[in-house]
Formats: sequence, C-alpha cells, structure tokens
Amino acid sequence: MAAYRPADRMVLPPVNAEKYQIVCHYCAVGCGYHVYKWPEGKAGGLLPDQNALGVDYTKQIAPLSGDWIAPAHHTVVTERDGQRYHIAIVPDKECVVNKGHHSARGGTLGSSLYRPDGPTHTRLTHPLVYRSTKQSPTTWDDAIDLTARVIYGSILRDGNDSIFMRVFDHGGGGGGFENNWAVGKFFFNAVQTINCGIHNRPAYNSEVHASRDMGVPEWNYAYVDAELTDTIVLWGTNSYEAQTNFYLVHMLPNLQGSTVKGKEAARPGEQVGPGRMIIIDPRRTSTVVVSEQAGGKERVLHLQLKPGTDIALANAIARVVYEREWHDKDFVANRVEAETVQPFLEQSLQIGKSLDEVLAEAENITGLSRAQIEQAASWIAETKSDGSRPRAIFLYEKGVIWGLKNYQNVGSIVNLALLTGNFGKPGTGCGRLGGHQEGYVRPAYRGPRPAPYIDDLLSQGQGNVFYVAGCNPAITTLNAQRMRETLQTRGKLVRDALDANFAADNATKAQAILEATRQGGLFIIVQDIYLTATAQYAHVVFPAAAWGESPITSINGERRLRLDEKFMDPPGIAEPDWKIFGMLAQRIKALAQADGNTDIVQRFSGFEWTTAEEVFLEGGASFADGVKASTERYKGVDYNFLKAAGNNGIQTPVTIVNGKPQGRVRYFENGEPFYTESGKAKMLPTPWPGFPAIVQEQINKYPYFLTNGRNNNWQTLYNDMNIPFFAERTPISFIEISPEDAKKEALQAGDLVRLFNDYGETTAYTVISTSVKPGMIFMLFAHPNTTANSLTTPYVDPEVIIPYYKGSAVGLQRIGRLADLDARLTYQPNNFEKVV
Ligand SMILES: Nc1nc2c(c(=O)[nH]1)N[C@H]1C(S)=C(S)[C@@H](COP(=O)(O)OP(=O)(O)OC[C@H]3O[C@@H](n4cnc5c(=O)[nH]c(N)nc54)[C@H](O)[C@@H]3O)O[C@H]1N2
Ligand SMILES: Nc1nc2c(c(=O)[nH]1)N[C@H]1C(S)=C(S)[C@@H](COP(=O)(O)OP(=O)(O)OC[C@H]3O[C@@H](n4cnc5c(=O)[nH]c(N)nc54)[C@H](O)[C@@H]3O)O[C@H]1N2
Ligand SMILES: [Mo]
Repeated sequence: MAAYRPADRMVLPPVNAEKYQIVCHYCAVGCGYHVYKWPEGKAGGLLPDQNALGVDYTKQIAPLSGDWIAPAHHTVVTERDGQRYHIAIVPDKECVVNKGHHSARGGTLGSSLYRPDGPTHTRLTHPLVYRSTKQSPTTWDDAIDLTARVIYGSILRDGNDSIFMRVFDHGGGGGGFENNWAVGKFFFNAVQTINCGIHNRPAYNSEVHASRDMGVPEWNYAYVDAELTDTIVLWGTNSYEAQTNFYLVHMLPNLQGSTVKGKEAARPGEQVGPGRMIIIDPRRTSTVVVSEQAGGKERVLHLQLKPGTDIALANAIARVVYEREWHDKDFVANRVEAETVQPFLEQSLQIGKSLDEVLAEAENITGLSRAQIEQAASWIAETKSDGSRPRAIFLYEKGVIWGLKNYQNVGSIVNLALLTGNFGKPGTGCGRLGGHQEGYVRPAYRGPRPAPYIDDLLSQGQGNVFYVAGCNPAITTLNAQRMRETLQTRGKLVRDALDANFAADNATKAQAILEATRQGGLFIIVQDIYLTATAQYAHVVFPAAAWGESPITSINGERRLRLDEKFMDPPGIAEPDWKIFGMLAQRIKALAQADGNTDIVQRFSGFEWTTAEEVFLEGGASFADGVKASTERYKGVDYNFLKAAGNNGIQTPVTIVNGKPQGRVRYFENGEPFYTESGKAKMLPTPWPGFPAIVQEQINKYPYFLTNGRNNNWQTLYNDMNIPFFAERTPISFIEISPEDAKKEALQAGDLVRLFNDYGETTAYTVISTSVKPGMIFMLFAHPNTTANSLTTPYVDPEVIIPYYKGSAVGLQRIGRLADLDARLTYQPNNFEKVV
C-alpha cells in the first residue's frame, strides 16, 4: 500500500502573514509564486477578510486557480532562533509566466523546504572533513583552513591548472547571478585554472556554440511568441514534462485557437487561425499524446525519427522549402552573409542532387516518409492563400543539444529558421527551451576552444584537487561509472594519507594530501545542500544555503529577470555559495600574505562581500556597455528595482533609457543586427555525419538502442527523494520498452532488469510503453541509485566537447521482482496510452 497520505486539511495564512515574491528554482520556465509565512499556532479564517489570500474558502476552490493551497505547498520550518513558522508557497495568478498554474515540481516547493523534524532533515548542516575513516562535522574555520592550504599548496607546487572544478553556471537553485559571479571570480581571476567543467558537461563551453557562431543568441524569443505563431516546432524536447507551464499556459492555447485574437492584433492584415505543432522526437512522449488530445490530431505532426538523425531531417525539410521557393528570399538576401549561403546549399541541402535523391536518402536515414517531411516543410513555410508567409518558432532542447553531434544538430535548426526568415517578428524565434534558469555573469574563462575534456584528464590521473559545487557528476556525467571509479580510487589515496596523519594539524595534513597527489591521489571538495552521490567521495563537504535561504536573481527562458527573496534561515550553519567562495579566497589570501606572496595575495583579493546584493551589483557592473549587449546584461538594476518589478520582473538585456532600466521582448526587431562582425547571420554547412565509432561499436554489440531523459520529477531527485509524493512514485529508475520487445524478453511490467554494455551496468524496473519503438529503450536518466549514465559512452562532439548523452546501446537481463514496488506502483506508462 502507498505510504504517502496527503493531509486532508490545511492551516490558512492569516491576514498579517509575511508575504514574499519568489520564482520556482527548478526549470528554465521560472513560474512566479508567493511565499506566505506565519508563526506556528496562528491561523487565518475561511472568509476573504480572514486570510492572506483574500479568498472565500467556504466555497470549493478550483485546482491551479492560484487560490488553492495544497498539502504539498505547505510545511512548518524551524528558524535558527528556534521559532517555528508555517510556510505556504502558492502560485502567483498575476505572474504572466504561469498565471496561477504550477507543475509537479513547483507544487511541491513547500514540502521541499528544510525541516529538522521531517524527511528534509538530511540537508547538510555543517562542513564535513574526512577524519579518522569518516566524514565528520566541523567548524567553517577548520574546513576552510584545510581546503585553503591544499589549494594554495597545489597552485604553488604544480600550477593553477592542477585545480579542477565542476560547478553550476545556471540560474535558479544552486546558481543565480550572485553565486555565478563568485564562482567565476574565484576560479578564473584567483585560481586561474583552465581545467573547468560545467554542472552538466565535462568542459567549459557553450551548449549552443553553433547558434552563437551564426550570430544568433539562443534566448531570442518570448513566451508570447508561442501564442502568436502559426507553427510551434518542438525539436528534441518533451515540453509537457520538462517545460510544463510554458507548454500548458502558452503553447496549448494556441493549438486550441484561444490566442487568435492576440494574433490578429500582433499581425494585422495576415490570415491567422489556430496554431499547429510539429514534434520531433524518437519517442511518442506525453507531449505528443497531450498535444493530440488537446489540439486535435490534425494540428499535431509527430516526426518519430530514428534517434540521431536530426541533421538529415532538418536538411531535408530545408531542401523541400528551398525547392518549392517557400523560403524568405528577402530575409536571406538582406540579413544573411551571402558567402555562407552557397556552402549551406551545397552541403546541407545537397543542391547538386535531385530532390528525389535527397528525399530518398533522408527517408532511409531518418525512417520517416517523404510525405511527413513535405508536410513539415509545408506547415513551417508554405505561403498562405492570402500570399502571407506563415510564422514558425523553433524550440529545441536536450534531444538536440545532447544529440548525435551538438554543433551541426543546433546549426541545422538555426539554418532552417534563417532560411524561413523566422526572426524579429511576433510569433517567431529559434532557441533553447532551457534547462535550469540562467544567471551567467563571470570574468572571461582563460582556456582554449575546444576546452579540455576534464573527465578524461581526471581519469588519466591529472589534477590534484577536484572542486565540485552544486552538481553531481557521479551520476550525471557521461560514462559516470568511470567518474565514480576515478573518485573512488584516486580519492582513496588521499583518505589513506589523512588516516595515516590523524594526529597532525591542518598544515601537516595539507602536506600529506599534497604528497598523496604526487602518487595519483585526488583531493575532492563538494559544495552542495545534500550529501550527494558525489559528496560521498569527498574529503571536504561544504554545506550551502539553498533557494529561499539567501536572495538570488536569475532570468528565465524569455530572459525575465527576477529576485527570489530570502524567507527562511539555512539549516545548521550552512552559508550561501558566494560566501563560501569568499571565505576560501580570504583564507588563501591570508596564507599568501604570511608567505609574502604578493601575486597570490592580489589574485585572491576582493572577496570580502557581506551581502548578496553586493555580489549581484559587482557582477552586473562587469557587463560592458554598448549595443552588442549580452543576453543577460542587467547593469543598472538593483534589488529595490527587482522587488518593485515583482514576479514579472524585466526582460534582459537591460538598457538604461532616461535613467530607467528598460527590457525587451524579443531580439532582431526593427532590423537589429545579428551578433557577428558583419551584423548579418551566418548559415552553417551541416552534412549528416553518421554515428561516431565509439557509439556505433555499442550499437553493433548490444541489441537495444538506449536513450534517456526526464519525467515529471526533478532529474537527480535531490529534494524529491525527501518528498513522499515523488519518492514513492520513483523509488528507483525505470525503463520504457515496447510491448513487442517486452514479449520477446518475457518481461512483465514491474520486472527488475539489469542493463549493461562496455561502459557499465545499472538496474531499473520495467514500464511497457508505446512511447518507444521496438529496438529502443528509454531510461530515466539521473536517479541517484540507478543512473543511466553508467551506460553512456565517453563520446563527445570533438569540435565543442559536448556529450552525446542521448545515444548508447545496452544488453538486458531480467533479474526478478521487488515486492515492495509491486505493492505501490501501477507501472503505467507516462504517455497514458493503454498497452494491450
Ligand atoms: N544521460 C544523460 N545525462 C545527462 C543529461 C541527460 O539528458 N542524459 N542531462 C544533463 C543535464 S542537461 C543536466 S542539467 C545534468 C543534471 O545535473 P545537475 O545540474 O547536477 O542536476 P540537478 O538535479 O539540478 O542538481 C543540482 C545539484 O545542486 C544541489 N543544489 C541545489 N541547490 C543548491 C545550492 O543552492 N547550492 C549548492 N552548492 N548546491 C545546490 C543539489 O543538491 C544537486 O546535487 O545532467 C546532465 N546529464
Ligand atoms: N520535470 C522536469 N523538468 C525539467 C527537468 C527535470 O529534471 N524534470 N530538467 C530541466 C533541465 S536541466 C533540462 S536540460 C531540460 C531538458 O528538457 P528536455 O530536453 O525537454 O528533456 P529530455 O527528457 O532530456 O529530452 C527531450 C527528448 O529528447 C528525445 N530524444 C532523444 N534522442 C533524440 C534524438 O536523437 N533526436 C531528437 N529529436 N530527440 C531525441 C527524448 O526522447 C526526450 O523525449 O528540462 C528541464 N526541465
Ligand atoms: Mo540541464
């Protein structure tokens, strides 16, 4: 039987409850919420003048109305002074992003908060240092001192690049402009290493180098554009689950025709009607099923291509558009660098071959029919009967970014958007849907492009120190079994050194650690809010303050900059990330001062921040003035301004007009130049490269193609494992397998299977689903106990060092059944289709 029983009654916030503005910290969409906080023992009443929401609770309240407070929205916290408060986190009806809606993640923000008397008591409360065979709680001074001595000693002996890092660079929880500026200043200005990774990839780079090289910043559209467009192209994304309220609140209404009035106003004189959607995904996802049900099958085209064949598909669609002369000739002539067009026509569109030849080849590569490819071209670009051009918005995410070849994957979609002139007008754009929110502000990275592939280097024994903050490479990096082996074996040498020197002081211990690094040891520091799978290998663990425990600012997928206020204390003695880097820098500076090392003193100066806003403003000031402003530029904005701007914030980049900050809705309007030297966009030659040898070898050897991704919970489930609603639903990872293959393998829904290949093994339970075709398995990717990354290969796009996370191959063996799962789970597929 299920153990989770939601409460059947709620304490309401009284009229005088404290109220804060906040944005959900999980995904890029960034829905607005209000936090209500009031002392335990107090309660509001049912009548509108008796509660803080001003709602009449004597009547039935509709879910997702913004007036409803569910048990999962609520918790009771204990502050550092011992006072206890109710907290309810309720979606904001006035926020234009979510209009009162919440996703499964946002709907559980309340229950994710730290409470010493609930499941989230597992939050880190104190720094931990490896001492006498285990990680032991200690003071900040002690943990910082040991860490500072090792980093300082390593820089002196082996140079800046002996320090490796893998740290968040995003907005939302575990990020924001404040913490990113601190990270950048620490690693790029002070440590000055080039051996850096980002939370979700093993090198310091962009997920969309191609788009930027083409002059197209990836955050160029606004959510309203999905309401105003004729055709929404969702490429390699499962938006219903991964960008839920952008999809539900802005995309679906367009398919259902309820945004037609807005279209008439924004696009005067054009023929408009309900929108359509093209979904390009090798799986029949919940997004496909929900779109078909809500918008009608005739408005949805699902191109269920063979995985890894996106480039061939994009090229073929573009070829049809070009052949039919549906492309935007004026746009291409005026806004694209002429010399980049011919190589695109030759290599991407293969104009040297006949259309029939090209389409036959594309059918063969993608597994789609010519009719489907032609229909996609027509929905994107066929001139309407009144002679007007249709508008399309191209939205892509991890099926493309972590696809077969990142650079050309992204480039081939941007090509299509350029060819069809879909920039700079309401209802157009081409960019990422997003992962976390954004919040990038840093001094320049010093390394080359392509940047070093740090997982490779670490596994080869390079580096003395590995600093991991706000991410979990033991489960989320590619070929993660190799990462865990590296952390295990190299980490042990340092543990042995510490065990051998238990009686010594920090200075001696630091020497012993540095000595161990000569023999291949690796000193591991993890800064997180939980004792993650990676933190279990750490010699030092720093406890960070989470969202809501210190102010942070971020932008969402339409560049909406907002302030998340602090509304509660961090657990124990945890501190915000920026402050931890500040403490560490100040300690290294003091060590260098004692040595008279003026170079290091100077590098580690300027970290004496006392408030989050100070860090925010310092980062903001680093944005250069001028027209070619970065997407994130917020110079001129402070916390007071953001408080007043509320949950709708301001859309970056910010410019100051008559002394007032001004944002913008979308890019490239009114002839705004593209971000190249010429001001014109570049097209990119994007021939389909075929499968890389490393991956092909697995495909040849193992029977099932393995892809992976998300569902309704939050990837590494760091909070979710403490929220019964999620933890009970996904106690371990699952696979989706087709009914045909399940039959072949004699698998029943719920069977525990072992998956394996040349890179590792893991387990999962079985869901039988029509989402995948025979020969393919989908796996939830980042469950802390059973990660799909034990099965991904070390392959990265060599041009940009971006992983091909989405493609591997596996063998499968049935292990048996788990009785406790049988008692609780239905094993129904996510796409709600009944399997017969
Ligand atoms: N196979 C496969 N692998 C993938 C992907 C895939 O699609 N397939 N996707 C990749 C992508 S896009 C991503 S984003 C990654 C996911 O990897 P991560 O970005 O690492 O995942 P998150 O779950 O967001 O984890 C954030 C970590 O930050 C911690 N945290 C939260 N708040 C704070 C804070 O305020 N301070 C600090 N210091 N820590 C905090 C959490 O406890 C958690 O450990 O996985 C990547 N790996
Ligand atoms: N609920 C929830 N929402 C999230 C997150 C979460 O963990 N949970 N994480 C956030 C983060 S950090 C990120 S990066 C985003 C990711 O958001 P998405 O990219 O939308 O999510 P994924 O599930 O990783 O992958 C999307 C789809 O790519 C498909 N795919 C696999 N291979 C291919 C291919 O070769 N071609 C194409 N065209 N498609 C392919 C998969 O079948 C999958 O349905 O989600 C964000 N939102
Ligand atoms: Mo992500």
